[in-house]
Amino acid sequence: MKVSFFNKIGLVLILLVAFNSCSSYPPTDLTKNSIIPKPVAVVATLGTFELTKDAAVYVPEGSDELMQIGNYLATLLNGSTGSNLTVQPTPNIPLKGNILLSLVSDDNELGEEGYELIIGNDLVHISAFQPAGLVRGIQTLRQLLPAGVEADNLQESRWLLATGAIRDFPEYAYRGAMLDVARHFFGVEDVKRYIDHIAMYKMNVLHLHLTDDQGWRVEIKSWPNLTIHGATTQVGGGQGGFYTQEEYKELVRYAQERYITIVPEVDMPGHTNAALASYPALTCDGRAPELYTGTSVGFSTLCTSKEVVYQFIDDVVRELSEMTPGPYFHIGGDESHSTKEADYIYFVNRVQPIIESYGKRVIGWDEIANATLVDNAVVQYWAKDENALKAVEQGAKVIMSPASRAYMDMKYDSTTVLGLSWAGTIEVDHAYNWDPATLVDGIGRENILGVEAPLWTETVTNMDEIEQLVFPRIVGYAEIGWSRPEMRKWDDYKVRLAQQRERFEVLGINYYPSPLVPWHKEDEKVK
Ligand code: TNX
Repeated sequence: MKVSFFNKIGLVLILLVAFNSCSSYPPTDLTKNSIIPKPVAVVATLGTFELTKDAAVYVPEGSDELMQIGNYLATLLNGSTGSNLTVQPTPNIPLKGNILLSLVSDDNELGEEGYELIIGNDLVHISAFQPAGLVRGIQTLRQLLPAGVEADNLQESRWLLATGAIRDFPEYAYRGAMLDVARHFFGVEDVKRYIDHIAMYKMNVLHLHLTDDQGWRVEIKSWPNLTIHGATTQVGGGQGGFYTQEEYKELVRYAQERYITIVPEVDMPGHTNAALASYPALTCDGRAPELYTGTSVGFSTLCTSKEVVYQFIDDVVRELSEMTPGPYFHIGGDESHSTKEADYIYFVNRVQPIIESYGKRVIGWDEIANATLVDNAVVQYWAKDENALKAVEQGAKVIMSPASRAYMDMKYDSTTVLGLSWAGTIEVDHAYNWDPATLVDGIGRENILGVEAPLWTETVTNMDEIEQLVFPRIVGYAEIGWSRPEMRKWDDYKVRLAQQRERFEVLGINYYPSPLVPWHKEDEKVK
């Protein structure tokens, strides 16, 4: 497969030695671009393509889905380039200066999300086996253009690309980020911005931690008090908030447009104070606790012996599943310290079939592996090797979110103001330098569905603070999920990461300027 790829673009490798300045103008060496996540294969053909104002995006006739992807690309490019790219359905290969998106029917190796990006002197062509691959390829194209492309107003620039070809597909199928909207609530616009951030680095899952002791954040029509009462505060006593069902559907739609799956989490049987405060019938003594605005964990539990609890869960799972096209439903299951172990196991064993009855695949934090897992259950490793191993013994797949590596709410170092440090501090290199497939003895690549980086928000109150903890670590998690381990080297990565700086700045991303990353270009340092 690779041989035909190299043949197809007719490479002239020997010439590469002569052309190796990354700041050369016009750009001619595609291999000198800093793409994150690092692609599988990049070949240069040493020419230059120019995207002009007259360009158009072409897609094959007859596919609304490809038209929509074309529009996504056009919207990304139009504001900054001053182009008025339109999307044209066509049966023919377009003429000079344009972009073509198309699907290939005979390249299974590309899978769900792989793509080929061929930049010729006359045409940029992204092809993929499935539509999601085109959207991933578009992210690569974005990164090849000058950082100004990220602006939403007109930039004075020529939009030049080095010619060549990239062939690329991910290491893991599940590459996610989690956002805790329960400890502090974040509105629709913030979540959309977060979705755009993860899309840029080819992540494909947004896990929303929708409920916890401090708040219930999504409208459930059959249990209205969950939000009428349970959403009215948050950590520190602010006003909280929640998504109406219309808003939740809008988030799902926005994510879907970027081929990102939303995974809703309703944490249970612990982490349920907001639900218990809203419906005292869910507690064993029938008394409603006060709403909670602190940051302790492990004090609340649904009453696992009451039938009404399972009716409640059935209703919640039904309403949320109806609005969630993705295959997963996350039942939490972590830190249920006030549920007796036998009750916990009984509870998890009863809840899993409810999830399945609404056509969803169960995900839970690693503690759920102490119960009897249903077929196809997925266990999210965060703390205990022993739990993850129990999951694997039961044939479950694992999502790797080791707290000491992948928790974006951990401080970078002892001077970081935001965040916690119970799992240690996580500098940008520590966040990057690990391999999901060798982290836990007995859990290999074949057991792993993918990687997810959670952001818990006990200490985080607004988007600037989210970005301070998330950037730049999330960029590394995206690469861990996408790129093969043997292609990932910190010394190479840190240079590519530094080159994202301009993009962060154009996008107004409040990133942490880690001293371990050479953010400044050599010539800037001299000044
Ligand atoms: C542990 S990780 C939790 C969360 C906290 C987080 C803070 C997990 C499954 N549970 O409830 O927010 O630590 O880092």
